[in-house]
Amino acid sequence: MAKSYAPEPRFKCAWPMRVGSRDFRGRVPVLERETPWDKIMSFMLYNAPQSTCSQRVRFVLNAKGLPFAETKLDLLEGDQMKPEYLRLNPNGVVPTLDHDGGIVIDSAVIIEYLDEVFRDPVSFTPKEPVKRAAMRALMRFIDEVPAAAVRVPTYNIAFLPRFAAMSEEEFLAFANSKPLRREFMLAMGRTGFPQKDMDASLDRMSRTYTRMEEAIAASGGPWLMGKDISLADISVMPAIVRIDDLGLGAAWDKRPKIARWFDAIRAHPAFKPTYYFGSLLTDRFPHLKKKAG
Ligand SMILES: N[C@@H](CCC(=O)N[C@@H](CS)C(=O)NCC(=O)O)C(=O)O
Repeated sequence: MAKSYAPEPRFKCAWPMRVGSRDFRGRVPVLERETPWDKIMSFMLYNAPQSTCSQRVRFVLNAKGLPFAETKLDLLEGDQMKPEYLRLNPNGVVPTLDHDGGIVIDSAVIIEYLDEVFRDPVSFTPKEPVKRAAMRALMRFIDEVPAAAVRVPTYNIAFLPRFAAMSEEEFLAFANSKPLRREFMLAMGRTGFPQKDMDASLDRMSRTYTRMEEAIAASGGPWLMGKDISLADISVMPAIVRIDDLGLGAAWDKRPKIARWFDAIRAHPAFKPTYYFGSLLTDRFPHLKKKAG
């Protein structure tokens, strides 16, 4: 008998909840797996379409063919600061994964968790301990360098008009309400980061491309860790996609290894369902399309 694996949201939200399509068979590739479906139970992903951290998690869930429901938070409206959500994620950021009542926060932790619990049909972690360590070291670099750096052009180019429209008092209240990003928001202010911060951030991205090229050369590619895509590739993917989306993809015009890596990740079957409409900033902010074009 056909069984529905669509999880029911058990968390009552005070804000309007927009749960994604329930027709998971249309969205998730059907994959052969050893884990019985009844062990998978249910996933609720609290996330935002355009959030780079959320995109990592959606990619892993899609690539493993794990059906999940989404609660989409409007980050510019401050859904992530609602007390109901802070009870799940005290950092006041997305994503948060609820796996049948078990709450897991932080995208890097969530993707490691998923890869540990659901090893089949595909694993994103190398078998050899030394390679696993190398992958984790790359993931730490990615969280510290590109994942942080890409926020500066993102906020300056895409989100600033939203903050510029606030009064100083409104902006300060908004910034001060953020458990994790208070200082970042205050440094940006309503006028945006100065050019020297933009330059520093793009320079950190440039060091990221170099680090990726070195990893691809050392492993033999086409992925960072060699012939198999790993959590390190998935971790850096959203920052690279974001740079391209902001119209700054010319950065790897003379870096063929990065260009090939980018084509490969975009061709992965999990890419399209991860980047559904609304995931790119150019889907949401038409003024960026003009800039990019
Ligand atoms: N280290 C965290 C960072 C999460 C994070 O910064 N999330 C962003 C979206 S990518 C967010 O929720 N921003 C909302 C805000 O800063 O208020 C993770 O990887 O999960």
